[in-house]
Amino acid sequence: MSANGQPEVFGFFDKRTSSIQYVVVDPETKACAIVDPVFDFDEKSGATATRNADRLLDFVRERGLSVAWILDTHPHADHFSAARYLKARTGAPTAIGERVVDVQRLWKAIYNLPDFPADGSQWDRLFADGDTFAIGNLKARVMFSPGHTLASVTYVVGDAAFIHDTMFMPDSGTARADFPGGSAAWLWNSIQDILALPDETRLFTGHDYQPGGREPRWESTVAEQKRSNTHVSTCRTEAEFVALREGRDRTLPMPKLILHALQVNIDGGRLPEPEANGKRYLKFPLDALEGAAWD
Ligand SMILES: N[C@@H](CCC(=O)N[C@@H](CS)C(=O)NCC(=O)O)C(=O)O
Ligand SMILES: [Fe+2]
Repeated sequence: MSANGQPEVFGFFDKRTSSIQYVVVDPETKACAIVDPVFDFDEKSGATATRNADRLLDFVRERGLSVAWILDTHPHADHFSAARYLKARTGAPTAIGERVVDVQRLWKAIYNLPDFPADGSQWDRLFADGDTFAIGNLKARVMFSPGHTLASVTYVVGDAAFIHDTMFMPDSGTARADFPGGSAAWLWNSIQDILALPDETRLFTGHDYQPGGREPRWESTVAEQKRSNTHVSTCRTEAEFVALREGRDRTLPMPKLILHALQVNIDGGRLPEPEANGKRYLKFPLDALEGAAWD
């Protein structure tokens, strides 16, 4: 779908992490932004791969697009970001919300990384709330939408909004808000900001967990979410939503890659430097995320 001055949006579903990665295209200039690219990792073997990111690069090449931005909506807790890899391959600048520094500070303490620079210098640009930027002739705007994480942002590009882990598809409700620095109350307020966009705004979500085993889906509208989001349309007040969200969060085990992913993602998607033997190693705190449900 594309109309004058509006982006063409292509979603790429990663079945292993139920993530949706986006290529957001200005049809006039063929400039594009890549949103939330996945760098593949298999925790059982420790293997990494670039299948998802290379699929995005193939798409960009086949369509003759030029990558203007590599964007993350938040530091992901369930997969590695491919931002660093894609920057190396395309030269495009990377960006994320400026409150990522608070997330860095939080996880720097959890991982005990005294020398880690928690200053956001790992990205080319840190967006403040309300910042605008261009994708070719398209104007993009940054809306802070904390709750799932402290640093979460929504990118509004023309009539499209990349709402990541705030609301999922209407039949699967909302994202969890129980990671370090998360807040169900903030999530509720961020969702209200998204629902204040025009009813016909196309909303693109960050994950689809395929309730009932249906086919993956990732596009809805503000009107659809208002009408039928299972967590939002059923709650009249912030307090009702917080009770629902926190109740559900108490039942959810941590994402299986949270401790793998955050140490890479607070570093802008950079893998740890190889040690003297040429191999890279991850670091895991024990008993750092107390109170989480077990499988
Ligand atoms: N089972 C998945 C869960 C991932 C997860 O917790 N995803 C977050 C978004 S990063 C979420 O909001 N999940 C909502 C839910 O599982 O209901 C995993 O282990 O990776
Ligand atoms: Fe997330």
